[in-house]
Amino acid sequence: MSDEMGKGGISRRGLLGATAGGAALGTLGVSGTAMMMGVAGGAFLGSAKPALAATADGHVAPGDLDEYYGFWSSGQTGEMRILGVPSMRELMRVPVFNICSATGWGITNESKKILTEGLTEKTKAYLAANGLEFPRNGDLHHVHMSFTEGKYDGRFLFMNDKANTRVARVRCDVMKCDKIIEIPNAKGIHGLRPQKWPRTNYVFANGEDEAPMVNDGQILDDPSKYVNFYTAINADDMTIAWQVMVTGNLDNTDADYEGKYAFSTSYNSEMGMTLADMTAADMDHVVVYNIAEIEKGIEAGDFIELNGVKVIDGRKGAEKNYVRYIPIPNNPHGCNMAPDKVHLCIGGKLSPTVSVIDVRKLDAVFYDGAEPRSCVVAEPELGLGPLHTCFDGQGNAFTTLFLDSQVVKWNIDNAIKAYAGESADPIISKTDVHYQPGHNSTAEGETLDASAKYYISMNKFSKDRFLNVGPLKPENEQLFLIEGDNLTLLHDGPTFAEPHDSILVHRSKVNPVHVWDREDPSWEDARQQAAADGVDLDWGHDEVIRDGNKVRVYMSSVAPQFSMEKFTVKQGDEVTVYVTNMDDIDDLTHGFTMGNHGVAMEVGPQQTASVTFTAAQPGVYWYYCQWFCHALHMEMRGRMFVEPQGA
Ligand code: RUQ
Ligand code: CUA
Ligand code: CA
Repeated sequence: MSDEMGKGGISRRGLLGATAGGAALGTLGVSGTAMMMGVAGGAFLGSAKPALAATADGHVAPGDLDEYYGFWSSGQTGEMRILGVPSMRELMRVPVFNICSATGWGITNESKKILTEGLTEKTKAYLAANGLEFPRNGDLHHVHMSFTEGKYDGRFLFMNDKANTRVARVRCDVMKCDKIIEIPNAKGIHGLRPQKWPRTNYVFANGEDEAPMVNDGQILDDPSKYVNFYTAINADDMTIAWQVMVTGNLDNTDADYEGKYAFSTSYNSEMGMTLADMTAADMDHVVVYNIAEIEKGIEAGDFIELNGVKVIDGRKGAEKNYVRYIPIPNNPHGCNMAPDKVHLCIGGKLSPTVSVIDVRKLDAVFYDGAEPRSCVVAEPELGLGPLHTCFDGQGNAFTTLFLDSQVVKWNIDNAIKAYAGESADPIISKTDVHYQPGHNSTAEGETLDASAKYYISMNKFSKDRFLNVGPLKPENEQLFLIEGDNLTLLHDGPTFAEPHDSILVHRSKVNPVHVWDREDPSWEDARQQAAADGVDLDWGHDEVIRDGNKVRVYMSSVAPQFSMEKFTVKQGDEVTVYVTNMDDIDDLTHGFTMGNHGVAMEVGPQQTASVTFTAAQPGVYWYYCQWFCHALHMEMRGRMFVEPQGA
C-alpha cells in the first residue's frame, strides 16, 4: 500500500481521483467508499437532500433539516454543543475547555497549543509544578456569535470558562476552537457578550469573583482592598484591549445596539464575602460602561498597568465618565438588551421584578448629572426568581421565573405605562416549565432579527420527567412554540450537564465547510516541521525521521488504510505521529489511536493532525483508526515496534 500512496510518488490529486477506490480494494471488487456510503464515491458531496423546513407545528421528519442551528453551552462539561431546532436533535459536541477522547482535544499537539498558549505565566507555573499542561476542566456558561450591525454574521462563537477565568473562540467555518485566553487580573469569567454594533470588535467579559487588586497572599479579610474587573477583548485577534476596575462583583453582561454602552449586573454591590453579606442590601446595581470615554481614557494614559493590561479605575468615587452605577433591586442576575434597541432588561432574582432601563436616558446620567435611576422606565412585578429575559422582536419579553418554575410573557410598553401610573397590565401569560428555568432563548432574540416562533427553556432540574437514572438526574431543556399569547410545549430534551444557555441562529447564516482546506492554519506547526524534515504534507507521505531521541512519523490515511503498516522506535523515545487524511469525501473522518499509550485523535477529511507520546516498554503496539470509516475500518490498523533501549 505504501508503495502506491506513499513515497512511491502518486500525487495528492492522483490519490484523490482514486479515493479508496479500485487500487486498494480491487480484490473486493467494489469501491470502498461507495460500499460504505451507498453512493458512487465523490458524488456524495453534492447529492445532499434538499433542505426541507419544519412544519408549522415544529415537527422535523427524519432526513429533513432544521431551520435553526442552536449553539449550546454545556456548563460544567466545558464543551459547546450544536443542536438542530426545532427538532432538538443534538448534532455535534465541540470540545473547548474539556478533554475529549473522541476527537483528541487536549491530546493532540494542535489542541494543546490552543489550550496552553493563552495562559498567564502565573497559571503556567502552577500547572508545571503540578505536572499539568493546561486546566483539565471548564465551566462554559455562555455562547454568543459575532455580530455585524446587530445581526449574527456567522464568523465566530465566543464563550467563557468561569472555572479557570478563560474566554474561547470557535471558528464557524470548521466548528473548532481556535483560541483560548486566560483573562489576567479578573477572577471567574462569567457573563460574556460580543459587541453588537457596528460589529463585534470587542467581546465583553465579566469577572464574577472579587480578589485583592494585588493578590499575593497578603490580604484576606479586608474587602476594601478587593476589586473586580470588566474586560474588553479584541475579537479579531483575541488579545486584551482594556479592563475596567469596578466596585461590586459582575454577573451577566450585554451591549447596546449603538456601540456606546455595555452593561453588567452585580449581585454583590456590598462587596460581601458571605451569603449574609452578599444579600444584605435591598439594592445592588447595574454598571454602565461608556465605551468611547474608556477608549479616550486609555488613549490619554489615564490607566494603570496591571499584569500587562491597561486598567481604567471605575470604582465608586472614581467613576469620571467611564462608568455609572444604576441601583437595581435585588441581587440582580440576567442582563438582556431588547431588539427594539432601547430597553435593557435586568432580572431581579431576589426581587420579583424586572428593571427596564431606557438606554437613551443614559447620556443624561453620564453628562447632565441626572439621577442614576432616572433611566429606569419600568419595573414590573412578574413572579418569583426572575433570571433571564428574551424577546420576540414584537415588543414582548419572556422572563424565566426560577422559583415559580414558569416563564412569563409580558409586554414592555405596558410595563412602561404601568410604571408611569397608567392602568396597564404587562403580564400576558404564564406557562409552567419543568423545572427551575435559568436561561431562555428565542430565535435570534438577542439580535435585530429576533423572531416570535420558538422558545427554549433551559431548566436546571428534570425531577420526574424522565426514567430514573440514579441520584444524578439529567437536566431538561424544553422547546415551546410561540402561538399568539401562549406557549405550547413541543419537546422535553434531557441533557447531561448542563443546558446552561443557548442561541438560535438561522441556518442561512451558518455555512461550515464539508472538508478541510489543505491551507488551513490549524496545523501550521506540523507544516513547518514537515518542511524542515523534507516532507510535503500535501502528498502521500510515509517517513520516519529520527532526531536524537525524538522520532517523527509521517503517514497518511485513505480508507481503509494508513499508508504505513508498521514503524520502529526505541523505548523512551518521544514519538510524534502526524497523520494526513487524504480522503476528501464528505463525512469520511479517520482517527489515530495508539494502543496502551493514552492517545487518540480525529483526522477529518483533508486534515492533518499530530500527537506526541513517549514510547512505552519494548514490544509490539497496534495503532488503529477509531472513527468508523469503512467496512474494513477494523482492519485499518498498524504496528509500532518498540525496541529495547540500546538495541
Ligand atoms: S448565568 S442561570 Cu451563568 Cu448564565 Cu443565569
Ligand atoms: Cu479510518 Cu476508521
Ligand atoms: Ca446583594
